[in-house]
Amino acid sequence: MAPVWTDVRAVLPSTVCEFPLHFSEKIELSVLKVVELARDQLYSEADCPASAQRAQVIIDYSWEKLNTGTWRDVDKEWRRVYSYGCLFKVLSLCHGNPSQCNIQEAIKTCDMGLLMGAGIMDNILQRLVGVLRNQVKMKSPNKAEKSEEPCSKKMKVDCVSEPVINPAQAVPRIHCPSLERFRSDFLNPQKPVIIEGITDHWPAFTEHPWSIDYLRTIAGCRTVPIEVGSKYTDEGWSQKLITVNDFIDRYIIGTAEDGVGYLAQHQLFDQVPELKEDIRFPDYCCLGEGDEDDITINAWFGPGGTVSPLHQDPQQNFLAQVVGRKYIRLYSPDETKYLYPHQSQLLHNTSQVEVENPDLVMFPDFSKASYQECVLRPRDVLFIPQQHWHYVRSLELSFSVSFWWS
Ligand SMILES: O=C(O)CCC(=O)C(=O)O
Repeated sequence: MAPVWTDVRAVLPSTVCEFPLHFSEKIELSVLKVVELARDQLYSEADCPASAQRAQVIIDYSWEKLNTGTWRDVDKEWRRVYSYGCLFKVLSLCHGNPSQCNIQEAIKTCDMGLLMGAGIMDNILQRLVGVLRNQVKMKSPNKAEKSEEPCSKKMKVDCVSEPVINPAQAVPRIHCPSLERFRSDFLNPQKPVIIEGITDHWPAFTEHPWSIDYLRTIAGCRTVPIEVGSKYTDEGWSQKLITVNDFIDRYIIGTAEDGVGYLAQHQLFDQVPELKEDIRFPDYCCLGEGDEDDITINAWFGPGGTVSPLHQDPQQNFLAQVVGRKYIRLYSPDETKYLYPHQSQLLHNTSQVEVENPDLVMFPDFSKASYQECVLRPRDVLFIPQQHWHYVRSLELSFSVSFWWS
């Protein structure tokens, strides 16, 4: 057997009886039949264990269901069917002696299943990516990367001058406060603060400094959702799926024509566990009510100039800066009356005002709102109390990680 297939086959249950296919009655019998046939073929036809066509039928049919109505109303059972379709497609791509192109396609298919489907068979799609990733040959650097300049220098090219922070409005800084001090001085009164000295031991700053090359190595071939447009309140703003390598080539190193690209999402750390191993939950999260599983970790990776418009979130937030600097403005929830939130249900947590270029004719009271501001630097962790309005602009290539907790 070809080595790739041997490794892939080893991830599957060894007998057909151990390969579960349990669906609720929501899934039509005809669909179930095709899924069963695809499964049985794996164990009965050694020469042709997976049919690309059958897998595609399952994918296409469930995709239709995933795209009917709103995402929230899509039945999880159909997302599971979609994941099975992806699994069978991956198997058909990896049988025999797969080309690099097939392996890449198989990884993309796993990612589609992970992003759009639902968990099946003890996270088999993630385990398959683990096997397939070792088979991907690193692409040679493209022209843009071949320059003599080291990455760190290249990052600095885009850097803009640092905004001058008015000391009277500066977010205070504190070095490694005790849990008790953090609770009494900041958490209980819901006051923002920048905590220094608590990330120095993160592998992201020590063994594996996060650089473009490192991200390419551990995540380059992974498909991720990105946001395109200068900010999510703009007309032309959209989302698309793209590999991390393409994202870097087009939006970080190159100049894509469709605007600023931002990899802002919470699934990245589940998709790429190596990245999650490079960071640590801030100890202060234990002051919340939930446990670690309840903490949402978000990645924010993009070039200089990404803007997150002024908005508020329902949870406490530790925003940790790993690469680059960000200018941040904070407004307490008491200032909401001056901030003109959008009327629509979807954007009611977002202000209509462009913070650094406000239209004071349309939004005259905005000038009455008092705020705090800061420049967040690598290793800093900003505590943003829940419902505190925050506006964020990256000053250069930047990677931040936020921890939402309650
Ligand atoms: O860094 C950013 O662009 C936005 C961060 C943010 O909004 C958050 O962590 O809630």
